[in-house]
Amino acid sequence: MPSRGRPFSWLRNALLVAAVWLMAADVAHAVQRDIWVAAVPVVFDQVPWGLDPISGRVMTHEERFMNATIFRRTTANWRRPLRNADVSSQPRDQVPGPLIRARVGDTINVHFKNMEPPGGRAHSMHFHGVKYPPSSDGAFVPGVSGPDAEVMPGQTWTYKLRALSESEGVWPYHDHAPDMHHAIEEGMYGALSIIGKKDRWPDREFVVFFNTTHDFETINNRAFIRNTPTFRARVGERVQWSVLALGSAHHTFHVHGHRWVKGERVPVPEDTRTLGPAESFRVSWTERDPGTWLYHCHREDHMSRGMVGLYKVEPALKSLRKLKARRDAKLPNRRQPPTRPAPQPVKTPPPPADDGHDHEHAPPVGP
Ligand SMILES: [Cu+2]
Repeated sequence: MPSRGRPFSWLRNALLVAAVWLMAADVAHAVQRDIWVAAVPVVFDQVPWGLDPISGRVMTHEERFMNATIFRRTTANWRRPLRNADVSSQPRDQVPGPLIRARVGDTINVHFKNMEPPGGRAHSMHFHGVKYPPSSDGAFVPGVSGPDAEVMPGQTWTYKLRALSESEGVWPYHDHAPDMHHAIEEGMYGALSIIGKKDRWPDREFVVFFNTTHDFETINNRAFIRNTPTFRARVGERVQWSVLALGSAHHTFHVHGHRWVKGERVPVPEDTRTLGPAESFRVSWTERDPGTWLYHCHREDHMSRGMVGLYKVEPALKSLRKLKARRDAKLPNRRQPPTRPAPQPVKTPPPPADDGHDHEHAPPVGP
């Protein structure tokens, strides 16, 4: 019946074109992200300051140093090591592994290489929160799993992940090869941070992993204030705490002087939240409380064994715009003749006082 079908087929074709166009527009929004990660043996210092500043206890060499294998972000084809995250997310490097950021709809290819020496252990990467085929699971099951779960020294594997709408949030990844329990204790873990298609990244993202090692209760595998990450922000910035736990204990995340809101329909303010092994959450607020604050696990036996850190909030740069305007006014105008007097050097404000450790004022990692 071609005569009856013709007008409808025209409409159908138009709708088909519109649907394809809309799908293409949606696909164009999604991005493929290639992340290069190496498993690298290191001697890891859990207490780089050497002591617990609160009790004054000095740590022994045996307590501080641990032979560990860690996840290290690298350039393409594992040529050159990179920082695992920018310093605002991770003031101390090495642990956790690379902060993997993506948007809902993105494809993430994690290219992994085990750089242990010949005869060393197998490693793998297993990701929570994202969609992947069984060959990207990375979990060792004898007789079932493939090379993704046992990447031998010198070998490589690419894990193919997709961020779905239900992937939005913060998720852990970790080694899941036969020796996973030792590897996680050593620090073979990291975070995926996934935001919605139209969301904006926070100004600061603080990644906090609660984990237990042989001698300490740790944050990002380091113990005691000034050894654990000192996070920094400025009044007016949108900060996000990405909190995760591994190991076998429950922990209670707490930040001094701050509250956040839980629940959307009925907002409930809270300043502590408990999480168990492999659980994770993110909380955020717009910073408005300058000062030096504690963040820690509120289990007191964990606090006393190292699970505590500092959070420093600088005042807002109220005069930033004025200062910039003044500086711009003093800059030489390129169109002016060279006979004009040379411009005076512009005074910039001194950098905020530092505790002698890593500087944490770089901009956050881009999406
Ligand atoms: Cu704890």
